[in-house]
Amino acid sequence: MTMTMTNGSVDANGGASKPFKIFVGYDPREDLAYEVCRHSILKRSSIPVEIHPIVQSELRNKGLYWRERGKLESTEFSFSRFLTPHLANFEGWAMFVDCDFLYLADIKELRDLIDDKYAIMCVQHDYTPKETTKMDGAVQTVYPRKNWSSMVLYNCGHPKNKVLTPEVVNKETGAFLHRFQWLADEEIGSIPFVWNFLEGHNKVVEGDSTTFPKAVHYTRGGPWFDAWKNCEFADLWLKEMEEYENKAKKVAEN
Ligand SMILES: [Mn+2]
Repeated sequence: MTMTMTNGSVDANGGASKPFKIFVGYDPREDLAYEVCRHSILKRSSIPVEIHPIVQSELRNKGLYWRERGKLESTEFSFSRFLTPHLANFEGWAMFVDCDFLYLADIKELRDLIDDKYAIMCVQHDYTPKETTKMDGAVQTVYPRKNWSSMVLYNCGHPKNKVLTPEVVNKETGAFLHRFQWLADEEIGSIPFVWNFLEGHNKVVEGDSTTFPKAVHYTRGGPWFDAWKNCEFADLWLKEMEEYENKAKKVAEN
């Protein structure tokens, strides 16, 4: 696993600017996904970025994370992701993203969408099923704001986000955190869905380039798992993986 990495470029206005902080959820079972996600961001970024993995064992060692793992937590960063504003010293804007993303566009385009009037910004997927009961009559489980927390731009200096102390992140419920219950609805800005394009759910509309993913989210599992080797956009991820591995090999040889 590679730690913090900064690419030292210069902003479009010609002046050196503070790097954009990106925190990527890290899970030891998905190390390769993390590396490929990171590579895909760095390769396309025209602005300085700083990529930090959110590693649960490190947070435990630092005394920032102590909650017991619940049975419903599918990754090691299910809750630790909400430490993003704290990890950014409650200053400026920072992004959190799951490791199962593949970036296909310049992160500057996403950063340019930032609007200081919001406390956070994210893709506001609408998962509400049309039927309230399934075909067999069982009640359909509705998860409000499902997947919203998988990629979030945090206005870390916003007063409302001061709530997200380690104490709160370690004790609050999944519903409180994942549904952003510390915020009012109008404090949550909206980002086009192509920045959190859910593989298997969102679709590209033929002939409409605005529907092509800028970031694919392999939310069901990606090609780094055998079962998902043939999922949609698997070819793009595998190509990126090869590039990352060739680059890593060269670094090791030098
Ligand atoms: Mn995910």
